[in-house]
Amino acid sequence: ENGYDAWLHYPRSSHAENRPAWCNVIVVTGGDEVLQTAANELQRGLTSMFGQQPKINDVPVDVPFIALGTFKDHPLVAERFSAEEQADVNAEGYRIRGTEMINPAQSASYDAIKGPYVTVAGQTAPGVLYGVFHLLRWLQGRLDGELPLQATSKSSESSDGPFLDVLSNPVNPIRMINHWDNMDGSVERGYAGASIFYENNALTKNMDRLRDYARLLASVGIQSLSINNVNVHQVETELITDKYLSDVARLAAIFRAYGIQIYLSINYASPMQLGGLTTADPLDPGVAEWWRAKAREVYAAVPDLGGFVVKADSENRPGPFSYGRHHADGANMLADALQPYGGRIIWRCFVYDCKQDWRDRKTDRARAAFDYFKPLDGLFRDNVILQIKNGPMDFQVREPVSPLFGALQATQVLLEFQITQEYTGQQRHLCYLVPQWKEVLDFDTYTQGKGSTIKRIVSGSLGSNGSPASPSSTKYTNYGIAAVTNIGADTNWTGHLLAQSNLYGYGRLAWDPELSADEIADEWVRLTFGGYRNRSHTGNSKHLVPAIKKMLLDSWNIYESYTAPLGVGWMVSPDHHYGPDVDGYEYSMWGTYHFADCRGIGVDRTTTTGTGYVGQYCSPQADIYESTETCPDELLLFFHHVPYTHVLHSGQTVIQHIYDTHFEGAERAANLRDTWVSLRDHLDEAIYAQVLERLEHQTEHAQEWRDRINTYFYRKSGIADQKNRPIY
Ligand code: BDP
Repeated sequence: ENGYDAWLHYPRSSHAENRPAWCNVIVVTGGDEVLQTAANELQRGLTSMFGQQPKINDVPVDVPFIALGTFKDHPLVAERFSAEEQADVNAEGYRIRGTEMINPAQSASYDAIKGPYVTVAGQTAPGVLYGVFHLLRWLQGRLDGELPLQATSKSSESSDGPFLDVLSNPVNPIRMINHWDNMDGSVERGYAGASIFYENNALTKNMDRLRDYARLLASVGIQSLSINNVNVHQVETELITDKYLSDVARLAAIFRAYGIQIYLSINYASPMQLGGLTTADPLDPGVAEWWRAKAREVYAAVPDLGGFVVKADSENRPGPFSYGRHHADGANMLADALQPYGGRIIWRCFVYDCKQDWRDRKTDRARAAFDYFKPLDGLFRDNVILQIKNGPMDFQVREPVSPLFGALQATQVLLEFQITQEYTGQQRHLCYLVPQWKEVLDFDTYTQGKGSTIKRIVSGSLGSNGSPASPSSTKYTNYGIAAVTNIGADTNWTGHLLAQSNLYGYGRLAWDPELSADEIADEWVRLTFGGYRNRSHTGNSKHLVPAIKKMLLDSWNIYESYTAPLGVGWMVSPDHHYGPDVDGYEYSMWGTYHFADCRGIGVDRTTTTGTGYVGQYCSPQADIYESTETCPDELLLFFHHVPYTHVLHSGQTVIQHIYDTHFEGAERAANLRDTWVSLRDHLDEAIYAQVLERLEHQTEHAQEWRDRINTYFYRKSGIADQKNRPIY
């Protein structure tokens, strides 16, 4: 047992005799590849759970059965739902319905059907595939024998009840994963081993692993995938040449079978590096022509390529700035080249001056994306999407939400999260990120009045006049969420087994931002630790689920408490970003300062005395952040420079808060380990051991964080800990 199957391990039911009769036959019609995938996945899951392989057929050879299909191609499916019920399903949504008796009068073409059946239906094949994964989750949730497996009773109306009647539509049209994989096999900010895509500047030979990855992604509704690092080096620049295009086509084929479209990160300077041109000026007709020809070539090889992801003029990457052009010029030129093929340009807004002078307190990296992109609002083509990181800096444990969301009102946006834990413990520390993402999605920008939440903005449901956009309007399909993945070639995918919950949680949240962090944790723990991973064999043991859930739900707060305090961020070792180094970035040029001295700490970003960043938010958020009276404690040092004796809303001084949270945080990290140890008897031994190793390390490393941070601030401030704990 090693964790490779992740949440798709489908443990054999200890109540296999309860196997519902409708699990005998899967009826699917048509040759669609994704529908076949759906049927195969269902067959695989049912076989694993019940020990008997259902038949797959295009007619109901036996009753009862499960029917899979789209409304338009499968009469047996269509007749289960009224026209209105069908119309409620969006392009990738699904309906699942269990039933009692079929009325033969209503199914003239299938009058052989006498028994109950279950239907999984969608407008499209991917919708059906997502429905199948839902059905499998539902069944697994019932394998402990506590809940009935029959889908035929009408006793409950809830979608979660024993009578299956589910409607589910993805809220975000684009649900994307970004890989930062390099073709030499390394992964930028990867903490789970080498790339699963590439080795030695060639495509991997392990296509099975890629297929297994596609399964994991599709099972949580991911349908877009960029397959190479946004920092595009010379080798990856050649991905769009005949040297590698056939490889890209092979990758596309694997993911296509799971309804996933792939994207390539491109080098903005390709016309020079590949085409021998002397310029990459977006307004140069030769450059535009070069890209048009390139698009033709690329789309001939991969007709359904999603498009290009572009990191331009950022951290020393080339871009339109070199030619005195703005980013709409660059993005639109590329968008025009891809437009004939339905391709999209995903243009990243992570653009800032990475060579700032730290003495110049007027320059504020946090301001950069808004200052730069807000004036370009409305200038982008319909197939351009701006990808914006959740915060204005860079995936710190705590940041405010980027003020660019909502400020752009005539431009399509994607929200970018980081699943890989670059600044949150690099998958050696436990940090379940779903609660952090929830806070971002629920944040109200007030840009179009109350209720202008991030989740409405990024799903495209907040139209430019404040009213919901029409789902049929194509203008609003280019919205959604992207995230940097946390997987690699480690057997368990994520290094830290419990970090699988972040990949799972990201997909579930991108599908439905209304799910709570608790619900998602609950699902993940049950799916991951059910059955044979649970040595007590009582199914989802009463101890295991709440205990592991609590570990997950507390972990972000714990990590925050022993690392950089009160939203100030950074304090990590430069370059690799692991472990404490309070001044690591303080005197360099990256714009990531805390300004700690003997009097105080924090960055004054107010409009009155500071960098003016606060002014990028709408009222009332701007007013809340502007004053220390109202600024939330957890973001105080992001927005204000205060003395160590400043009293927080909690009643504690800043310095005492630092000491308290760091002592408590390190202790709580040790408690995570102790909880795990207490679960030993319930867990598979190998799974137990691999997680324990990480938690032991976290316990020690949290103490190092505690001591380094506390000592630094004790020496800077000269103020002793009120509780006289050891500070060196
Ligand atoms: C930062 C990473 C860097 C990435 C950059 C980006 O440290 O490796 O290239 O983001 O998002 O978080 O482009």
